[in-house]
Amino acid sequence: MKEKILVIGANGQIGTALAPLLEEIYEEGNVIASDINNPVNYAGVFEHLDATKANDLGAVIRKHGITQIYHLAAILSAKGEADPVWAWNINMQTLLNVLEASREFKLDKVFIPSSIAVFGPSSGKVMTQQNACLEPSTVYGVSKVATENWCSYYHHKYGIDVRSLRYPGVISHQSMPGGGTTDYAVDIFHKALYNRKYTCYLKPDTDLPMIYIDDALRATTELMEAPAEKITIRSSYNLAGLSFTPNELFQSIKSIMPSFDIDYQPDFRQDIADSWPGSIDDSIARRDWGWQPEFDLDRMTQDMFLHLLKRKDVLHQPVK
Ligand code: AKB
Repeated sequence: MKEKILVIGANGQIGTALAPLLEEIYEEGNVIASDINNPVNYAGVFEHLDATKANDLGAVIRKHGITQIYHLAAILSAKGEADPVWAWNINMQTLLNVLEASREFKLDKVFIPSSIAVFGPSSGKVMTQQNACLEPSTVYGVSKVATENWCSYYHHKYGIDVRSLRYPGVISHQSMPGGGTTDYAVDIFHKALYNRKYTCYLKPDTDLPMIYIDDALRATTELMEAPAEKITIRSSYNLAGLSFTPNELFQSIKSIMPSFDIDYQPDFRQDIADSWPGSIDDSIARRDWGWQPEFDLDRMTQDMFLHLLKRKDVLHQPVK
């Protein structure tokens, strides 16, 4: 049977890059991108979908004969803190609708991401382990700990083939991230190109786990393509790409753009970043399905500039 893939939250940072890649893998017409907002630039099949509405989700699944879902919609760490109950409700309602739909429509596979935000001050800072204590300090982290437990529950109780990664901060050129604590590491590239100056909301020595978009996408497709018997973690896999501080990223950008300048004005996001690990132990992902990141800091910086410089819309619009 042909796979029919539904991407929920396709306009977000990961969805914008993942939907076209899935089209390459599964062929155009077999990937249905969906989001609560209409896309600015998407040539493939698109459905307007509010995933908090179970009936609307069911209708899209029925209409297209969906066999797999990538559920990427979520309110992230920084934005969630402005209205925790709202963030919890959106993250939980969409999750439960997707899991229930997976059961009702007997979907083949479901991808539901988690995040390094599941970790908190008690998890350990360096090479944080898969089974570290999960006591997050943000509502986003709390919702992702619950997400992981729900995924595991649906797998063990109903046999749903649900797979998940704890994404680090994702650095991408395809779109701007929205509402995360790690967003600075994308914003800095746009400001470098447009303003030659960046004011960072984290302190210069704040080490955080990050991953370049190419590695993040490859991790996602490799996990989803792995044989089910290889998947030993049904909550969510630790995933590492690289770790760096704002100062290290600044130095890497400055090596390409010597006139670039930075200053630091830490805000509430500093507390969130301080509660997260600086690096992640992803040895179980490496063992189970052969995970291996490829991008280091300088290669990532070069690739970001290469892509952003091709995009006139980025260069000719002021970045707010
Ligand atoms: C955030 O900063 O909230 C996200 C994440 C680490 O999941 N990028």
